[in-house]
Amino acid sequence: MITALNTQFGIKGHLDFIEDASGLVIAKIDNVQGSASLCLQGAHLMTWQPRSQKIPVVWLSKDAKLASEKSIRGGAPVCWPWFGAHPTESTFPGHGYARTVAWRVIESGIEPCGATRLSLRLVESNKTREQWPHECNVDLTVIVGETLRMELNTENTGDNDFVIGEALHTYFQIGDIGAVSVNGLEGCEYWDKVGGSSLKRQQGAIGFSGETDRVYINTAAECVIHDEKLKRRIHVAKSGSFSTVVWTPWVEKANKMGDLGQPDGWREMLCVESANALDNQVKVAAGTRHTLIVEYRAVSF
Ligand code: TA6
Repeated sequence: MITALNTQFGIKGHLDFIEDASGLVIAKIDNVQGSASLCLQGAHLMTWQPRSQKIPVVWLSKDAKLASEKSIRGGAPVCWPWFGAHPTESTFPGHGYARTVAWRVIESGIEPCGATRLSLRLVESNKTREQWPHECNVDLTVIVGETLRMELNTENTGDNDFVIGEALHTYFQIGDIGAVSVNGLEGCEYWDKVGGSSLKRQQGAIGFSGETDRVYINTAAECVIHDEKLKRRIHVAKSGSFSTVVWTPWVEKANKMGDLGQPDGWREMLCVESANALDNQVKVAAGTRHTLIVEYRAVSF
């Protein structure tokens, strides 16, 4: 499989495929502008570091485990076709099944700017159809360079409309959770999921002093993570997304989760997720397509 993948889609000086000790296949992207790694299972981008940054921009837990049909802690998990718990089936996986099933490479190439492009398609199976009986194509395209662009495309190839929830649930590497703020969501309404679920409105920039788990709704705004310790700003631009999720587990939840890198790996990550969740779920009419796009850029100051 690896030989066939490298023959068909490998690009010298840009892209090659390797098999991890877990047996999972990893795409290694390395070009003059930056490097990244992506696990074909879940089309799960795990790492990204532009050449201009001494420290990765996308965070991967030191305790991240690669295993068949298991989610990976960190990177940019693809949450699809629902976000959070399934609305009716408690036995269905949180954040959908897309991040733990097989995806196959459908295209690779070099962008005119020199960035590396890789596209994958979710592989449907009896198991996925049990949870999602709609005919559709789900593709993820990543473009890796000095910026990171990801396009999550849902094409409804069936005769019936359907509604999806989705997110690129990206973990960003920060210096310390106590030295960052997030701008761009001032004045937005959000569902505060800590201690229940209540609708609130954001006043000013977001700072962090405890577990924070918020779904900002009806916002297409670009967010900026201002990192006073690493002296950089991470720009999170998006289109086709009307929710933004901001999450840090803080110490208690991090210890319960146990895979964020002990003792305090959680202090060096922050999720700013571009989504369509809760009030912003998306109806994809029969015969149409919907695309969620993010573009990340890190700027030192
Ligand atoms: O996006 C925030 C969130 O929904 C949190 O509530 C927390 O559960 C996080 O996702 C991680 O979820 P996971 O299923 O990856 O452990």
